[in-house]
Amino acid sequence: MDKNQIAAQLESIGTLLALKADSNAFEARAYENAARTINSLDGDISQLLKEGKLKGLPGLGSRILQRVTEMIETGSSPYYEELRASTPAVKLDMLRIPGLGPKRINTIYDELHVNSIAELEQACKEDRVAHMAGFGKKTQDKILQGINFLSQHGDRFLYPVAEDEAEPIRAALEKLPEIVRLKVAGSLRRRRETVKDIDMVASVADDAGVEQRRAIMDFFTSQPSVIHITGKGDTKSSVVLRSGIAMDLRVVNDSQFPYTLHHFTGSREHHIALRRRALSMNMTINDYGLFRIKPDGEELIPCQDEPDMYAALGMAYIEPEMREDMGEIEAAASNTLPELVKESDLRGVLHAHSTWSDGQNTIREMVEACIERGYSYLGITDHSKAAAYAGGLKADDLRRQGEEIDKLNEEFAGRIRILKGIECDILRDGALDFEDSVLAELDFVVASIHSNFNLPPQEQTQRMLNAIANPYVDIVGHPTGRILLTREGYSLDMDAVIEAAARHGVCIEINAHPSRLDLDWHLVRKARDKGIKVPVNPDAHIVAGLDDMRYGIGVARKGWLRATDVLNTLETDALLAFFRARRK
Ligand code: DGT
Ligand code: CA
Ligand code: ZN
Repeated sequence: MDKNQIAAQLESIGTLLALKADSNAFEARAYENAARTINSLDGDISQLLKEGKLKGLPGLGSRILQRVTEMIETGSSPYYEELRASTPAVKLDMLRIPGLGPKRINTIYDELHVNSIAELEQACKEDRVAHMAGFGKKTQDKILQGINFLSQHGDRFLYPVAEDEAEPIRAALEKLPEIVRLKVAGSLRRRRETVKDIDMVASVADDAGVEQRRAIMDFFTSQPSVIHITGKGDTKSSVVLRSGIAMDLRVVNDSQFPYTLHHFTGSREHHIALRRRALSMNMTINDYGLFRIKPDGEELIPCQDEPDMYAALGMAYIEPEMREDMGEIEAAASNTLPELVKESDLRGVLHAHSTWSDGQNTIREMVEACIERGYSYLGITDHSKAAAYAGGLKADDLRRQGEEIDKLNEEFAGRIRILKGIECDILRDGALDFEDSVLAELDFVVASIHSNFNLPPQEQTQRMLNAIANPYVDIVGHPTGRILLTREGYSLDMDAVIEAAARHGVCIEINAHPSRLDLDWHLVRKARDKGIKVPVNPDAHIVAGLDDMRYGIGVARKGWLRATDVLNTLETDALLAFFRARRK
């Protein structure tokens, strides 16, 4: 187990302890503290253990250290398994309801004796939850909302979870001599922000025998991350991986590969539109091939790869990210598809935190990490004072931070440019958390909502429109506030927000954090069509967070963005000129 897995397991132990009938809050918290310590460690954890450097760290008392040692040495924790086995399944299920924690779960379990989420839903509808001490009508409504959310999103995984599970298996399979071609398909290839299951397609030589396919399937189903084999055959096998995500591997003859890959890449909606076009051209398409319809039957149109298939249909090649039936068929037929932005087009970072607020690295460390990654600028945007929970800066702090940035700019001159920014809170009425005179000292301003998430739609929208009308606001941060698989965004009329941003020349970010990916790609497309510049922002709170940019690029590509649509593809001088021009 690596560092992250151990921290996650410690956290799970803490949660399981809190779920016990005779739960001891102190003990549960001890494991959460230990998880935090492990998370913030630098370097390889098994090395640290060997060197005796884990001993005495905050939260790592002798008992917990013993459990951590066990995880490092054996790759599992019998204590965790035991706790899990002794926890009623319905309690674990309830944990997945957004907004419901161990304390309330225990009360519900003890007082209502529910055995399933369906029973809890029933109890809510019969008003039995509201009547328990410490619950009330509002809490009951929130639980119902949570159950509803779970039924919509509960079986999906964040993109990086799916990718991190798929990639080692892809890399392992790729080395097999039997495999000719191999590709990830499905929603993962299309870079959807959440993924239900992993689809992979492999090919073998057309004259390969069944033993070769079996060798591939044996190898696949015995991968170390496979925890369950759901099905195993010569053409398709299905497994469940450690994270709980399911994965299918299909093996076809190599001449079949493009058609099968195309089919399982999807989306269904893209296929429906494409099939319509094929029929209009007297062709038909399915997972076996692309055929010309003749009076005496169907004739296969030979294709070496996917571009051949689109060419046969009289179209330009459509990148997987765009295969969502968002007008790509028409654009490909008229050869007007955009050339999509790539990660290598990015020139700098425009939303990053430091130890001045809730970041874990100093400005200097963030600067060095940006240089390492080849960026030409770094915009530091710590929180403003209203975000007190995140160590928000007062005007005076901001001035001193500016002095530190001036010094660093002298030191790093010629290598990188550090911009003075802020992630300024948008207050309840839409005013900004700083006066104009303070904002005027900065190179640029990101404005975000971090409070009063539940205002009525009209009020929330007006709040955002007021902020956009502020002449100092350059970029709206994580505009809808959604947390994927956890909470919906604020009630905003996003069409009105996009309209206003376009009118005022304000940018709207794609927050690249994989739990946010906010603006959503459907809306990115709308923003682009209105001429809004969309920066791809990592919102990094730690050096490693800078690497989230690639998830944001996935969303940018799904939103049809070209390099020219993305603000931080500008070179330093052009970017500074852009911000200066806005101030006028
Ligand atoms: P998800 O829900 O994140 O797994 O999304 P996908 O797109 O990966 O969906 P999945 O795994 O059910 O199927 C992968 C692709 O295979 C899908 O995008 C299109 C194709 N496909 C699967 N089943 C059908 C079907 O019944 N009809 C059509 N037209 N295509 C299908
Ligand atoms: Ca899938
Ligand atoms: Zn924020």
